[in-house]
Amino acid sequence: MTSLSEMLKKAISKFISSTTVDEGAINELVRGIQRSLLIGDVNVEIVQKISENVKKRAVEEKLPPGISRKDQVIKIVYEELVNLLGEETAKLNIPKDRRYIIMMVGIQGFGKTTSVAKLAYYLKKSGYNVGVICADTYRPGACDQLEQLLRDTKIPVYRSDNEEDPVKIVKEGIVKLTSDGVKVVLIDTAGRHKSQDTLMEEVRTLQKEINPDEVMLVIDAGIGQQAGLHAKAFHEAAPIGSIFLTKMDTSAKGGGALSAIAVTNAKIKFIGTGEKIDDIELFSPTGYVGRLLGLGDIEGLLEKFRLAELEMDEKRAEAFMRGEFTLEQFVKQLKDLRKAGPLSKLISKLPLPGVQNIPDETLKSAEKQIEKWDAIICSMTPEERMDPHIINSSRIKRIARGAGVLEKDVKNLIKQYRIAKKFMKTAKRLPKKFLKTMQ
Ligand SMILES: Nc1nc2c(ncn2[C@@H]2O[C@H](COP(=O)(O)OP(=O)(O)OP(=O)(O)O)[C@@H](O)[C@H]2O)c(=O)[nH]1
Ligand SMILES: [Mg+2]
Repeated sequence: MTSLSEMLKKAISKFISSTTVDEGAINELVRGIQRSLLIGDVNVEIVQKISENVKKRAVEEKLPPGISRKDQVIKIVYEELVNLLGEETAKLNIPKDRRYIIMMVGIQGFGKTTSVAKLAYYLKKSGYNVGVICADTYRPGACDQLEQLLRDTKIPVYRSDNEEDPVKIVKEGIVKLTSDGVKVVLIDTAGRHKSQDTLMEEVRTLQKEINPDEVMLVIDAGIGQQAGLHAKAFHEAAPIGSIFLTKMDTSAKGGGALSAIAVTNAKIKFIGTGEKIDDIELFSPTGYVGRLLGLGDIEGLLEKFRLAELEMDEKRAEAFMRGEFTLEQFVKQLKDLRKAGPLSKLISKLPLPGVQNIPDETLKSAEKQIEKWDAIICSMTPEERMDPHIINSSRIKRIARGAGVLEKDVKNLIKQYRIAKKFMKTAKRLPKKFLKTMQ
């Protein structure tokens, strides 16, 4: 692993072994993370943002039952780093039942030929019928290199040593490979041009003439945050469908390259993690960050959180059903419910007497009210939120003005809150099973 990883691991293990988790310990952890990310060539602004988020969340987020503060901080760091790379694991998205052409492009020495071989082998192992075309007419021995890499795989390599025009080679290659039953065709192109301009020109011509299903840009992770600009420049020559980021095993700047590409919205599909043919991975931000932090059991930690949070929700829902809730909790619960779907649909499912008789109109207007109520709650003092009894007419006036609503809206919220509380208290205790369905 890279030194970014080593530094991050050091910062994390220091934090884990600290005796208390106070502001000092959190600040030190954040400083360690900052240093590591900067050495990993992550953009300074991004580093600043992550540091702020970690500090803020570590102070603000409630500790779920049974979870230690340390675990919580680690989880926050993990989530912020994953967030930096976009959460989704890359998808292969290559059909098995029709011909699919992938053209690999990129600058000299970035790892195209190696990555073509890796990808071909990866796809073959995943059940695809793969063939490869060597369209590099610049680099002496380019086709031998490809054949050598694929020697033990039985993957066919098409080459045409007397032809100079890559477009012709590719066209002939596609015909030949397809007639042999190949479905996925990978094209290795040349990177050894006089300048980036002539390289782009060739990419543009190939794109136009061949019209591949996917153009995959190969980038060396060693260029760090430059990778973002690079991806953009190539995208202008030919729409880039995906990115293969190589040399993640040897480059200290892999983190910077990944994060810079992530902000361009380009999709990193694969990473190269060594020189051998099976040193290839479908890119997963969660997997990458987990390894970066050296957290062996990040999944276990996340699961612990999910369970604790579920328990917290369940407790809250039970209290709610017993009529034990403050005005603020009342509005929050309604908002949470609404996130799960239209209020009317949810309420109609309640196994409560009389629920079916609540007029639709009431429910619809309740939905509209929730946003208003949220604003009203915001303009209340903490005491008022805890105990609405103290809200007299002058307070109502102030709250209404602060929330930009009418006084009758404030009165209405308090009234609805009282009705809901009474309703819940008198309703029969709900079976646990139902409470689960509410989450
Ligand atoms: N450690 C490591 N080395 C890699 C990786 N990918 C490629 N390489 C090495 O990088 C060097 C250049 O790789 P090539 O595949 O020849 O690069 P290319 O882009 O085809 O180069 P041109 O054909 O000259 O444009 C080789 O020594 C590869 O072994 C990787 O993921 N990790
Ligand atoms: Mg090559």
